Amino acid sequence: MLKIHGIARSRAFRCIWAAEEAGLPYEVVPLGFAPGFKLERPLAINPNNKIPALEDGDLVLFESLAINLHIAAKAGAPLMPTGDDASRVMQWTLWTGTEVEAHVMRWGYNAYIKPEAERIASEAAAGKEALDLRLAVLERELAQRPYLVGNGFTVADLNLACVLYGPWLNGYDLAPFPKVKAWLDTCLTRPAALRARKLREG
Ligand SMILES: N[C@@H](CCC(=O)N[C@@H](CS)C(=O)NCC(=O)O)C(=O)O
Repeated sequence: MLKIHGIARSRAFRCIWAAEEAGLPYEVVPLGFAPGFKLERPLAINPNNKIPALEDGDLVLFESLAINLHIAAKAGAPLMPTGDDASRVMQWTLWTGTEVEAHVMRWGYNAYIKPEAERIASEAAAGKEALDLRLAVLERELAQRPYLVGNGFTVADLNLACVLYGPWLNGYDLAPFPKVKAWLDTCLTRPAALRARKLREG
């Protein structure tokens, strides 16, 4: 049984979606936030003291996107393809973590997450400007194929879509990127995504 430490209203959402997509049994060990986005109690199994963390038998992992790669590898194809497509999954997952997420967070904190009085409009604009450049790359890729890797949904789509879920749900202007918008609509309304979203959105 996978044990996902965290709550659905955190990056643990990503791992819950992955477990749902993989069809593997899992439990959520609830750990949420105290005021100021700090954890309500320490999480000793993660040396970074952050959520999520995963326990799978003797294996303990941190980093939500790495946890998702592990979950997908347990499920195998089609969620985690083999051969060169496995390398393409790694490429897109690293692109998500290194090229996309920081800009999503910069926009998100200053557009809808922080209390209104603490938001800085110029920070939201800078995050959006950087994110738009990445969305333009994605738009061109999705003009060539329906999903990031091959013709079907893989954990590469899950990992990128779960990072773009906040903007998608919270009014980010996706009009200049219609293929990205359609792909996100498809990914985020898959039955497994809807089950995970229900835990988060209520
Ligand atoms: N790169 C990490 C980021 C983890 C992270 O920042 N988690 C947040 C919640 S979504 C957290 O635990 N914040 C509490 C803190 O920083 O004290 C991952 O993707 O797992």
